[in-house]
Amino acid sequence: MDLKRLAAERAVEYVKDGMKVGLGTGSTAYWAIQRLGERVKNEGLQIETVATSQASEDQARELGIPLVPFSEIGRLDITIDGADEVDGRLNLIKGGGGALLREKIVAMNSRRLVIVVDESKVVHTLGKFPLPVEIVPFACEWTYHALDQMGCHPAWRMNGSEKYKTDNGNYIADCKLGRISDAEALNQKLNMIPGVVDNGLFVDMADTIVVAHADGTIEIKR
Ligand code: DER
Repeated sequence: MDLKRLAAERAVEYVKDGMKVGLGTGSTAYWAIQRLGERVKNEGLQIETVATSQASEDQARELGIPLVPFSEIGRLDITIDGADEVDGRLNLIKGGGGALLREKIVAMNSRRLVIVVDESKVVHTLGKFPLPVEIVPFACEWTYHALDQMGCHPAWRMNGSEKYKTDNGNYIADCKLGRISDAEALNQKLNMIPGVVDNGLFVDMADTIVVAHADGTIEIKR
């Protein structure tokens, strides 16, 4: 079985009737949304949801999962999302799917953040995966240069011959940092740069990590 699917479906067991649910983005969160759609359809699961990307919103709508405007839903009970890296302190690198800004906003407004990964995402130290940094288009070259001056080794994420654009109309610079020794300090430092909207470091935010191992076992880290 697909390990991402295994982890995602295990996480959906945490969702109960009446919950307000944040829907993550990416190929792992995809399976969580699929499973929620099955439960809504086959069990009459009563939930209200918001999505962290247009792609997840479209998928939820297609499945008949109730979507509620952010202005109406209030604080979420649980968000289920993927990650690109998870370290031993449950800190994350996210943003591989380009949704880091909406994901971080939704995660911060959730009582419980459940991260679903296969074992390949679990690392000792964050940083092997290039850290996504979301940048506004205005004077983006200057912001890019500031990252370069900081030693972040940025590279524009491309979509063909154009810069990739997020759902928010911003660009992403993927920073090849190699090893991040102090995620919180770097998170703060990056977000202080004018023009940086946010970055893919999710520090001290995840409550539960569901890891699917190649032998078919599921590990729950809290
Ligand atoms: O963009 C994101 O943050 C996604 O959650 C990503 O980090 C995980 O993507 P995957 O589930 O497709 O590996």
